[in-house]
Amino acid sequence: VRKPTPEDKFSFGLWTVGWSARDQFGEATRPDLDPVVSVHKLAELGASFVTFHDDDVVPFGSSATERDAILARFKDALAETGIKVEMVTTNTFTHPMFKDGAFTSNDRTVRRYALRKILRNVDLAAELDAKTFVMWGGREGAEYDASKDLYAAHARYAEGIDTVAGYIKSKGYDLKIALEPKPNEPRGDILLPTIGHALALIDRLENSDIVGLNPEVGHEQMAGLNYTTGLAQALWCEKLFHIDLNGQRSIKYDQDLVFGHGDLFSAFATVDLLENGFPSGGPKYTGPVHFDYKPSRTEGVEGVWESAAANMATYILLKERALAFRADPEVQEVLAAAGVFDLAKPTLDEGESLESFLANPAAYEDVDVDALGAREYHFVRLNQLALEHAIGAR
Ligand code: GLT
Ligand code: MN
Ligand code: MN
Ligand code: MN
Repeated sequence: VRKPTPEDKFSFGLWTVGWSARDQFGEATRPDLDPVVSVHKLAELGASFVTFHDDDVVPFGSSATERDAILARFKDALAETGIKVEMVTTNTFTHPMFKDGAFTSNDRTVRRYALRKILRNVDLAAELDAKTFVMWGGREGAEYDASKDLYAAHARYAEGIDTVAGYIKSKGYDLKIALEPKPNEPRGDILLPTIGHALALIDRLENSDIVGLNPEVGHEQMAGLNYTTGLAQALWCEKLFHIDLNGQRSIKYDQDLVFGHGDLFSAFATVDLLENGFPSGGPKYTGPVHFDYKPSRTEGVEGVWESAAANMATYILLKERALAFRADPEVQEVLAAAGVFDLAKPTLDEGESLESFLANPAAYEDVDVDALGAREYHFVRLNQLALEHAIGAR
């Protein structure tokens, strides 16, 4: 596998490699990593960016002077390595005060505290020249339906997001918000469980122009959904601001495996969309390729860096395979035979009135419906070609 280059725009959350593997059932299996060490190590491996929660770099409860010293040391590591910060996010889920959520906690004092914590972090994001501000509302939800006024919860969620977006605008920051959906875990049910739910909420915001999405592979797949289809709708809405790539094997707890280590063929389709775009054109994702995975608990520190490298290697390989897939003349032929390119043609002619359409026998009365029913699409042949390219057999 070739080495990652800056053109690959690979990016890692510091909380990914930095996870010490403490879980619900067991203690940490690895030591805590110094973020400065992670920055150096990720740079060596070929990443170009890091992302982080406020508390990943500056431990919660640090004094103002401690914070300044920690951030100064962190900025030195960035300068030494050339690593940039492309995204910043806020931890509104670890501290016990957030046990019933942040923007949607039943406790107003918690909501106001969360807003302050987030606004402070927006300033840091702008200072570090990050372009995206992710909001993963992991604790925004409930276990029990009666425990929350779900109408008010959506109103408070929207209020919180709009307030942050309004603040970004008032400061003139070159920063956009990306909401990250997830169906459940840690809450029994999380608000904005899928890409579609989040898009619908964004649509009703006052500052919706700077609010989009950060969809994660595993989070959609936990809901049994197709990640690539979700990315496509976000792109169609021009709301795909950021991505979290990882791996998930079916509907179960959030696995955060290495990208491609879950549903590999789905990962191929995702890379095909990200790198090649839609078959007949349309908006394309051009942002950083961000990995949000967890090195499995069985891994030691060596395994952490092996798994970080694995994410990038898998992406590079799938990218090569996806480019070969689209460049294959046989694939192009079958795409055409399958009617894939025909879908880009509007159903009504340009300028065609509904009146003339309704009076046109070629659109209805004269149609050979049996012939349409018997039409071949060759989708299976197309899928087999995709598979053969994906596994490098072509
Ligand atoms: C947390 C979550 C991730 C989110 C991070 C951003 S935090 O690790 O599991 O999916 O992307 O807040
Ligand atoms: Mn996840
Ligand atoms: Mn996660
Ligand atoms: Mn994520």
